[in-house]
Amino acid sequence: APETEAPTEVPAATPEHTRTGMSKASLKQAYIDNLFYIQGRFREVATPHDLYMAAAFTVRDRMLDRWVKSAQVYKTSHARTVCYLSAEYLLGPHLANNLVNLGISEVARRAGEELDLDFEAILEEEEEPGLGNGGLGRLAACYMDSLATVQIPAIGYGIRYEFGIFDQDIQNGWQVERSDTWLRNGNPWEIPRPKISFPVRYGGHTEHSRDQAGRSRVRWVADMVVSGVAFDTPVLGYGVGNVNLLRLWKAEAPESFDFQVFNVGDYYGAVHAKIEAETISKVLYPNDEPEAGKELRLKQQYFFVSCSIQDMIRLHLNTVGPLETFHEKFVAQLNDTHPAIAVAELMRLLMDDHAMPWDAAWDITRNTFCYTNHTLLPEALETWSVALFERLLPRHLEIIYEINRRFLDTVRVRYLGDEARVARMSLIDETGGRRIRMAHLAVVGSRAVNGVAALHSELIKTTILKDFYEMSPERFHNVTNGVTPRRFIVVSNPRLAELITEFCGHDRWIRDLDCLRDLEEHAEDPALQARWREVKTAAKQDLALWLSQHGGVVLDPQTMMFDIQAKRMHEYKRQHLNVLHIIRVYQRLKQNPNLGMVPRAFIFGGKAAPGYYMAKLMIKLINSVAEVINNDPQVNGFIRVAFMADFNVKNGQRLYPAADLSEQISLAGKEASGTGNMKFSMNGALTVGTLDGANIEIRDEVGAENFFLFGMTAEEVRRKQAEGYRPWDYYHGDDELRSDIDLVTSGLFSHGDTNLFRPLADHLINQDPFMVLADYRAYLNCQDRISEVYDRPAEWDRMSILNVARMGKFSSDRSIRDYAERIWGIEPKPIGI
Ligand code: 7GP
Repeated sequence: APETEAPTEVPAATPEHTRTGMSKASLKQAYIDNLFYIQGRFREVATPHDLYMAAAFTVRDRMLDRWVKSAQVYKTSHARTVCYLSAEYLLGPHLANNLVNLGISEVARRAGEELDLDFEAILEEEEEPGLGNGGLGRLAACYMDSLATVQIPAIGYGIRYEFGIFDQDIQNGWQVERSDTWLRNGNPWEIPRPKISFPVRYGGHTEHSRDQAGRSRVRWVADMVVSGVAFDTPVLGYGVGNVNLLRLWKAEAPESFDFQVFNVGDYYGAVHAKIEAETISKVLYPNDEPEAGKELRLKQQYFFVSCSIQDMIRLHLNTVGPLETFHEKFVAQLNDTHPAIAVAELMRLLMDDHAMPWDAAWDITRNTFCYTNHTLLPEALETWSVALFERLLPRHLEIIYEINRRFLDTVRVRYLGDEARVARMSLIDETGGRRIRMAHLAVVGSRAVNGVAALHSELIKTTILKDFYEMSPERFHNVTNGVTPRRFIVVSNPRLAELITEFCGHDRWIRDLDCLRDLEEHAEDPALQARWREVKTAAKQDLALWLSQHGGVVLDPQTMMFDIQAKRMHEYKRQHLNVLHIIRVYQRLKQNPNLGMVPRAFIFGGKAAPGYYMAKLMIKLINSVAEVINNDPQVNGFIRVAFMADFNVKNGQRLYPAADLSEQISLAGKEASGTGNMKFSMNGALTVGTLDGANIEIRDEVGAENFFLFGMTAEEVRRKQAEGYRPWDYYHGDDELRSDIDLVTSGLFSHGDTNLFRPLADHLINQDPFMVLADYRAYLNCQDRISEVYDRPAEWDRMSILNVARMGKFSSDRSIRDYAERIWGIEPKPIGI
């Protein structure tokens, strides 16, 4: 089919060419053609989905010449290339974003109008690829956008999950998971490359021998093989000709799969083997921490890593040549430890398939990889049992043992007699069952290690990787996360984008976010403030309308402050601290119905891992509190509570523009960076937050006076924990706190059932690992200050404008430039339009 292969010739980009022309006339003609020739429909019988597909193909066509040109330039110039290895890409809808990056949003909208199309309905029709859980996966997607925009040659490698993150329904207040079906109606953005496919092997045993020159050789005799097939999605930069590649692998039964040869007479066995192969890329694990020991998860990791490294070697041999220069052509960034097995896989391929000696192979490997850590939570640090590894990846286990043997010898020489340190640093955890520490493998196999915000990068050095830092401090870096202003301002908040452009006098800020500083001088200008408020209110109206149509909560965008917490449900993120504040306000209102208070809408969104009981109970609590408050006429003119079901990229784009207040209230030291904090602030929300992750840097940038800070510092948390934290004392020492927690278990929110929320309350009173009770009072005080300031609109607007004006640092373009300069050593390779 003509649509499945990129053209090898670049069609001339004349305005009249139906597949490349950007004029309104060309777009209209192309749209009609695509509707007819691709979807096989006339307007009269086209479904909404047909209308969307025609739009998607019209846009994709306009990306292909840039894509081919980028590939040609990258190839002929032997451009150094970054390969981003990530098990997750939380992409969000493509169509609107690609229109913006192509610079044709406006003309396309007008073309649509003339064709009598409902442009918004077409955008709504797209099912987003939710191939990630949360922060880590969305960061990978922002980085793909920025890599192309800052013109760095890059390939994103990952897994083409058939089922991405589940869709969330709320039934009777509980989360119910529905399977995601993003591929059901076809995916117009990907191009299958059946010829780009690699075998990936599992199991079996190894055979050691010597070749004629006396060198030792190893043969891995596997007992299962699957095929990884490439599916390519073009990623276009904003306003540039650069298009990078997102290459996701789908698992299939190998081509050599043959009933006769491999399974004589065993028809069922043969089909079963095929299903087993295809299972590998079937579904994304819906946890943002690893689920201990799941064999399929390790298979997935090795699957995409092996395909990707084989592909990199193929590309290198096709272009540059000898593998000795592999690390000069490629740098591979490990997005957390999920792809850390790549260290052993590159070693294996260089030694076993390309006959390279250990030292040469190690040198190349060590100079190819860099590793980003995304969490300090001990339970999220990946380990795999040695027994599982031995069964699934016997050759890799041998290589890991040898890496470890050599590495630990250098530790011993450096720290004479310190066997305790040797045990701590070993790639193998020998305490309890023997397990492989993937973070240690990633560190030992990498040239550079980084955290994702300043505090986090410091904590890495003093906690989980302390010994490694002491041994080679020069390899540790910080790269503070960022988010793309294209998706999170221009696409999601067009009114704000327009206003910014008007007051800055240019739209350069979209590619150079530091230009937002030009707004500062207008922060107190009543003209801007009035417009600013209009834009915010309009976004709140949009959200209120949407929420009333989906779930039925009615919020008043005119009078109410929109106070939003949207992120994965996790105890460390402390959604329950937010709930305790709501309950306090509720009780105050009940005691004094005439309390003159700033009306608030408390809005939540977020999924819980299906097996995370406490997180699911928090969702139920939020919805139960919402039910009582929203139906209590004594208070519901002042406060309302809404839980937005199915928080994903698309729904996030509805929330960020509408927030007055952004809740970033994790226990200090637990949130590595956060990126939602940046998205809210970029859209003019003020932040209530702890000194955690990137909150610290956001506060530094926007100014302490424009940020609502509360709570313990990471250092105070550490000290309190060392002293022995006793939540019980807080519970008994604060009457309001006790009464708020007691109300949770009183039955008020559970139709008389005093047991439903008992696990949550008991856990807080007795353990409280994330110190909700210790920060409760400071949080309430801070919230009271916030209400006071919100009552002074000019002051609030000024703070809001300054927040936006000073967010330049948090563009993912800046993050990518940091990586390129400080870690990767890659120069931009500009492709003109
Ligand atoms: C997240 C962190 O929790 C968040 O603070 C950070 O902003 C984000 O990564 C991007 O760096 N971590 C994950 O999403 C995750 O899955 C487990 O971490 C390894």
